[in-house]
Amino acid sequence: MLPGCPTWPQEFADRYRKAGYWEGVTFGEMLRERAVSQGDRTAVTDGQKSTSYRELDEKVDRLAAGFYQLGIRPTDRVIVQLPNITEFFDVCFALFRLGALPIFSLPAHRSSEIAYFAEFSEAVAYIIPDVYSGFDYRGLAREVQARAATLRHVIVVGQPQEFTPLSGLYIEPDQSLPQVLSGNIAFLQLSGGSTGLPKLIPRTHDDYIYSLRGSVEICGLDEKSVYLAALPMAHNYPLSSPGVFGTLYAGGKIVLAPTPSPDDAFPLIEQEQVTITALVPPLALVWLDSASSRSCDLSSLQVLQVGGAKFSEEAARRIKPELGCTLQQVFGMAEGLVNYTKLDDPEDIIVATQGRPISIDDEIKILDDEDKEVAPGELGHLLTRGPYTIRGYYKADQHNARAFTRDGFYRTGDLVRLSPDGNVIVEGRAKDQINRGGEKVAAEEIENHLLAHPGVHDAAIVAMPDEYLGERSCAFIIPYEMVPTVTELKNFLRERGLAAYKIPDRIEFISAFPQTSVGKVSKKALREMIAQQLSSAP
Ligand code: J2J
Repeated sequence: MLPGCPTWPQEFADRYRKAGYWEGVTFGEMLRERAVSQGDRTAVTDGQKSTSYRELDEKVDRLAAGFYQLGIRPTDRVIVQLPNITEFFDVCFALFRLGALPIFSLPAHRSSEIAYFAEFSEAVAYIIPDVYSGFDYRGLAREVQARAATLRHVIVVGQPQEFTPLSGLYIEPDQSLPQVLSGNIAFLQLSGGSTGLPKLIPRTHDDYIYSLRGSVEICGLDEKSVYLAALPMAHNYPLSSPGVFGTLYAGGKIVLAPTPSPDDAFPLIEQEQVTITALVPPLALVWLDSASSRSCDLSSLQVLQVGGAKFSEEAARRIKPELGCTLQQVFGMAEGLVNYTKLDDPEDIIVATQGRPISIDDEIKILDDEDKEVAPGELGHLLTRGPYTIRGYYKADQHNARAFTRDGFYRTGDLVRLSPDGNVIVEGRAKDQINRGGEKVAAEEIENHLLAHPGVHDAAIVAMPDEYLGERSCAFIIPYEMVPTVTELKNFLRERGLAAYKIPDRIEFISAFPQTSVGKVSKKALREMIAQQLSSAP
């Protein structure tokens, strides 16, 4: 087991195994079983090239052998930063089969994030595309390698330049690999974060595969299902709710879209007869607005999932009449707990709630600021514990003491209430995070970067309302005498290697921050200030 990963107490582990949640199957075994049952049926296609279950399983065996020969060993951390391409599956399952641990970073991450993951996790390898979406990841890899001493290999899908080509690592397996246990960590997922540095989330084969099985059941996936991966699939939602891994679990077909834009996604839906896909709210709005003007036939689409951020009821009501499919709201988190509206729920529940947890053993508490349970139906902080919710972040003892209760409940940071029928309604957030249309920005992380600028005396970042994204970020800055310009600050953050979605959308200069009664910066007052300013702007 990887040191630094808090796990479930024995009594809970026994209970989850006994209840049949944790089946004792690893990802490597899961794929092998599907290769037997699904054989030549397509596992993954990008609309041009298809890979069958059997081929995928064979490629994974060969790549696992290649990774092993390279020196990658069980529990070694490997940063995987791949877009929606077939090799993503080769790489993930080869690492799973080897017992090495992918760290799922997003294509949007840059040197600040990647170098941190590499240093913090002591990763031994970093796997990238050559160029994607106009960005050369090999340049990024050079920057990362200069900072992370443990990083021995950069492996490239495509033109490797001075690095190792992935294509050269598919070799004939000549020895058996070490045994992988289902109770072990399978990978590290990223947290949306609310503190200075992003947290890593250790997920086991047992717990994650259980969440897949539960999701597959709730979403009605089977071997006839066709899932379009429109969002970047390293994100927990398109990865597992039920996402691409759930589709493999069900023996269905994954269709890879290079981007979630209607230009890319709609023709693939028609061509591949896609039955289900997942979007964040702003993209659902784009799809709604462009569906009527396109000639593509979207009638195969049975379910459109929307989640990652709050979907307005008004937009939710448009899905069925305008796209002709059932809406499913998904409220989940990479730490574990996932809630779904059910496909046969009454329309009013589907459009106005974020659904119910996967498992009857997902324990939910809704607490007030003093950690006392609120009255039924009242607003409070959501806490949860269960068979696929982590008991702590990787190597983060201090933070874990705050983010988890002593008895193991995770403090989600979400403000919710329960509807009379037991569905969760997300009303807001207590954590210091901006949810930019599903992309999470931890305020403190960006504030710390801003504070490194010589012209910045203090910085506070808050969410501001946005019609399209729901929220955008606004940085309030108390400058020193030499006031920096907005452009200068944004360039400064870019140069520090921050992902583009984390650069504040707006920067306001201010002489002092409003304070709370205990003398802390009142982010509430700052949020109100900017909201007021925006609403009164011409
Ligand atoms: C409001 N807020 C939501 C929703 C997530 C499935 C779906 C989403 C994620 C995800 C995921 C929301 N309405 N429908 O991992 O498996 C906000 C909450 C939550 C945070 C988690 C999955 N759905 N959120 O978004 O780890 O604030 O996971 O705590 O990125 O997103 O973010 P993340």
